[in-house]
Amino acid sequence: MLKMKRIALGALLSLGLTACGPMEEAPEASFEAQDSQELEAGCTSMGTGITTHACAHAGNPTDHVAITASATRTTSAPAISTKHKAYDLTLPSSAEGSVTYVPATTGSYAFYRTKNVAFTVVNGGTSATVPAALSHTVSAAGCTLVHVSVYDLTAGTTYIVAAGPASGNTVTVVPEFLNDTRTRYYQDADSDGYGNNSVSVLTACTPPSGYTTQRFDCNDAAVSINPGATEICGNGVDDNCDGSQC
Ligand SMILES: [Ca+2]
Ligand SMILES: [Ca+2]
Ligand SMILES: [Ca+2]
Repeated sequence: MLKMKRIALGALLSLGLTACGPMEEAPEASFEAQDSQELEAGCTSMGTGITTHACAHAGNPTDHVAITASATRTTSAPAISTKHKAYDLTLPSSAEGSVTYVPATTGSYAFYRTKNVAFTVVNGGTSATVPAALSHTVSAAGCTLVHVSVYDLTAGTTYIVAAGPASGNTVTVVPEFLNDTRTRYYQDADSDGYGNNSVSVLTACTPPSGYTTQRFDCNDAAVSINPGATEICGNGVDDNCDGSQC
């Protein structure tokens, strides 16, 4: 009986919501609920947060580690498994060289490079090539990195990372774990530059269009109302979103 009442109440609530028309706020287009082991759906390029982060390591001399890559693809090749480093690989003359990468955490890893050379990631245990989930150029200001590829990797597995040949027989690689450098973006439906606190995405990728890092828009359907607006006394509106009127 109680169950029937609940069902009836649910039906009434549904009718009520339908009668009220569409909800004011769209459901959160969050990437967080998705499987963190794979590159999130809809990701077409790395966001400026992680690109800038990788560029900072590439441009910081103390972050650079010199590594002589192996001439053959082997799981005993030198390792570049530490994040937040710029690995300056010396490759065999006019040939490919290999290093290994053993991720500490399962998830998506971006490998930034200073040259757009041939780049292959192989599972050292199965010898299967790991497909790049994403690959594109990098064009951050003042950054020596020019290309990035993203791979979904499993913790504890040894991956052989093969690169080259490269001009001068050198290439620098900066590995980054995507989850370490995610940015939260807020939906800005009225395009006033301030987003809705309750509709956001947390991602290392380029955010969906219409999202911004600024938040605290108390009315995301009115372009004249936002934290940067001037309060107009007597209009009955909290124009600057500070919670009060004058
Ligand atoms: Ca807004
Ligand atoms: Ca607004
Ligand atoms: Ca106000």
